[in-house]
Amino acid sequence: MTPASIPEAEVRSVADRLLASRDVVLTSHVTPDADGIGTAIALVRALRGLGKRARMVSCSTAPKETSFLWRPGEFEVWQPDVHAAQLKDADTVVATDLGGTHRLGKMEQPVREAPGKKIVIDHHAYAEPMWDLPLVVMGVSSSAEVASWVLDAMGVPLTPEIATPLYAGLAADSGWFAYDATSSRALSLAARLVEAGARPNDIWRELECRKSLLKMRVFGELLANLKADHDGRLVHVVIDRHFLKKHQVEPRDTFEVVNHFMRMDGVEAGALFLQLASEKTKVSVRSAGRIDLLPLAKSHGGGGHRFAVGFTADGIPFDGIASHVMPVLRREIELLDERGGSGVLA
Ligand SMILES: [Mn+2]
Repeated sequence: MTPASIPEAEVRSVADRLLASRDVVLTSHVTPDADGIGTAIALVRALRGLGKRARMVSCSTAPKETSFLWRPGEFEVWQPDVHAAQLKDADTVVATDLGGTHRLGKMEQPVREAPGKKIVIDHHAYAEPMWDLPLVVMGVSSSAEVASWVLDAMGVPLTPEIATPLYAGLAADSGWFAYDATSSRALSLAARLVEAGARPNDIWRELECRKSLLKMRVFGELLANLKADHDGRLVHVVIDRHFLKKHQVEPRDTFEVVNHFMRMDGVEAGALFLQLASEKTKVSVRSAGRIDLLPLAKSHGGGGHRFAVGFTADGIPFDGIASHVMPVLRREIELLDERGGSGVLA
């Protein structure tokens, strides 16, 4: 696909602000992923290389497979008694890959109240008035790609320590260079990062090949529980608290199944319903590229990308949430058929 154009003026403003800063706190979304962490850690290293104070403070713990992305002292989990003062002292706060201010979790209010300039570097769809310098470009592979423009504008050379977390974000968020936003520019960046010392096979093994036997078995059971209708064009899976308890797994251990919906021949959309509390459900939906999911996500206060969205349904009994969402997806498939199947990619 043709990549979204680089907003040079915004990139310059963010780069200049970072160059002028002395003390930067970086953060990302709840349960940060390789893109959120990789982007923030690359910036931490770049800023420290320029003699500035910088560290990532995450509002929640990170998945264990991302732990190779930082060294001690670069990444910390939010503790109010330690980090509230750091946020007050920072002249700049940077959120990476955020996808909406509410995704700051426990850090939302402290970040809102922080006196420093607030930057967001992202590729998700949202409009947030609280950010002084928003650098949000939809249709780009990853927040890591967006951050690479900032690093270039800052004149920061790509060292192995910077290239590795950036490559992790780029590769993971592009589905290992397969999703819709995998542009020639994303691939060129990957080549530069490898030349700078990122090791694709090592990074893939760290992120994708460290699953426990338990997790593989849970994953198998989730696939076995996949429900399909419309001749397999629509799939969904329901994970309740009983399932999590029975298998002794965390909600985050089950989430990956969404990435496999689109592997099925003929599938148009897939949804995951993951119970967090009696009336609180995490909903993740994926589209094969013909159904735009953002309207559905926005109607529930969520967001994401056109073909990959998420939201938390609060105040709806878990038993009822699928009956809120699935009819919308069924209707989208019927509309596709009425239009002759061309969908949004036409
Ligand atoms: Mn991302």
